[in-house]
Amino acid sequence: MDNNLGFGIGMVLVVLVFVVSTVPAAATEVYFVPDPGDATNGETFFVEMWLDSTEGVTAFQAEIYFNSTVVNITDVKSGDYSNSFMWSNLGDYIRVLGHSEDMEDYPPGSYLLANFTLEANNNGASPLHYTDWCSLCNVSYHEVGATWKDGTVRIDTSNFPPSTPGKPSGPAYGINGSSYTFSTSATDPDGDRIMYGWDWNGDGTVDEWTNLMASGTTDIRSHSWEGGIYNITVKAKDEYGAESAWSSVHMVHINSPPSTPSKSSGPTLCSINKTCYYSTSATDLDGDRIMYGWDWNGDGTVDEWTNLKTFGTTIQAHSWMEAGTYNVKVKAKDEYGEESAWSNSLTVNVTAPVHNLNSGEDFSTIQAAIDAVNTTEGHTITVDPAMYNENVDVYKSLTIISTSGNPDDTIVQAANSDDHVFEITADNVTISGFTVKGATGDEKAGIYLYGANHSVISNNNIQNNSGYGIYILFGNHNKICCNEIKYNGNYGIKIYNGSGNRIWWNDFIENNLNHPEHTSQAWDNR
Ligand SMILES: [Ca+2]
Ligand SMILES: [Ca+2]
Ligand SMILES: [Ca+2]
Ligand SMILES: [Ca+2]
Repeated sequence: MDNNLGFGIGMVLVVLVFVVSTVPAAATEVYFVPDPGDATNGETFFVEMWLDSTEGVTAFQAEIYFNSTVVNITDVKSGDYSNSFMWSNLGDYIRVLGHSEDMEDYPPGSYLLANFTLEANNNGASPLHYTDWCSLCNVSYHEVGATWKDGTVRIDTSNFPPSTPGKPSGPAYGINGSSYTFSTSATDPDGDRIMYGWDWNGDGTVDEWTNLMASGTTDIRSHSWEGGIYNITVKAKDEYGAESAWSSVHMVHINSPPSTPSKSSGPTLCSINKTCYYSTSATDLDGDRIMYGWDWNGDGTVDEWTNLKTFGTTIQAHSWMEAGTYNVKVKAKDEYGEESAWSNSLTVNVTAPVHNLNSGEDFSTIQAAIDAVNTTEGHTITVDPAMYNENVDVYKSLTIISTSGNPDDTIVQAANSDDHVFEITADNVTISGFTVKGATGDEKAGIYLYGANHSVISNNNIQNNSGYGIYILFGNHNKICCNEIKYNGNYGIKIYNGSGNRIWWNDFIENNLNHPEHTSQAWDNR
């Protein structure tokens, strides 16, 4: 670069200033971009010097003063006036000049004059101040009237980070997959805009940065999780990258409801007032304890909650008070109150096979029918075909008959084998149409009449009792007709201290002893 060329043009322009000093200022302007220019200490940055001209310009030269304790200009690149471009740094200012190719005017327009490289030395502000060493000129070396605008550069290292955001505010409990809202806020001591960085899982890594917002803005943000316990924390960062510390931790427990219990398993046929057992099973993803809620009548309302228990299979007893068809469903609820869906339904038919024809009441057992308050002397009880495990005490004068009249399908078996199957202690009782078996205790009978008179035992199959098929003790004028009495371990029929009993048309098959000979009774055996 030829320094002499620049000073030569400068001297020509100085001479011309006096010649054309009366030319009025035009709307031609020289200015700096950016203005102000901002940087942090130690940073290198760039400032451009621009010309907006309203008339032709051939050349320029300028002195740009700066505060050298704040900033230094270390390099200058030419812009559009690149011919014979040169510059020099003179400590507190630079001189820079250039001219167009072929020394011709560039037409009115916008031109980049030069591009400065600056280094930031210290905090503070420095003007970029033009002094009138020389100026713009056109091809005629006329001074071009122009406005020079000073610029400013600011160097600032004193950026403070935002305050630590407040502990996130929001719910402490939620359920799997639902969205929950949390809020926090922080301020920047410099008034800078800030963004919030949310760590939703407490691993110390921001999972979600917000956009920049004004200092002090409360951020309201939603998140959802899968089941578990999560620590939420948040930090703030200003627009220059300075970060706060992490906030205090807010803990949220995200719970999963138990799984839908399995369709309950158990008998699909149950008698009224009888205890039937049903099982189901559910799990809880979180390992929580759960309770089971049983809906025994399918109306969608839990009738019975179990206690809290470790998840897995549970067995529940139930008895129904009325005959009918019931849809049994079950749901599970964990210890935090989250409920599963309903299981599929199990359909249970609840029957009442024993009927009092007089009172109209239905029962699950013969004994229940006898015991009923409304069952009184002279009533007739019918028993539907089934197997009944009972030891029946007949202490009212009742007619008890199988509905079918067929002993093969209506069977009464001793529940307690060391007791009589039927024990009759009332007069005028009828037992008819049953298979009666299973009294295997010593001296026990299929049908035992004790002090019972005028009763009728007919059309029964009385078998496999270890003691007696029929045993009458202190009983008179009873009628024992048309029974099949077999495989009993002692007597088929034994009568002791009774008289006037009529016994006819019974079949005795392979009893140890069929019957003693009593002259006080009327026998007509087959
Ligand atoms: Ca700041
Ligand atoms: Ca995280
Ligand atoms: Ca749970
Ligand atoms: Ca219910």
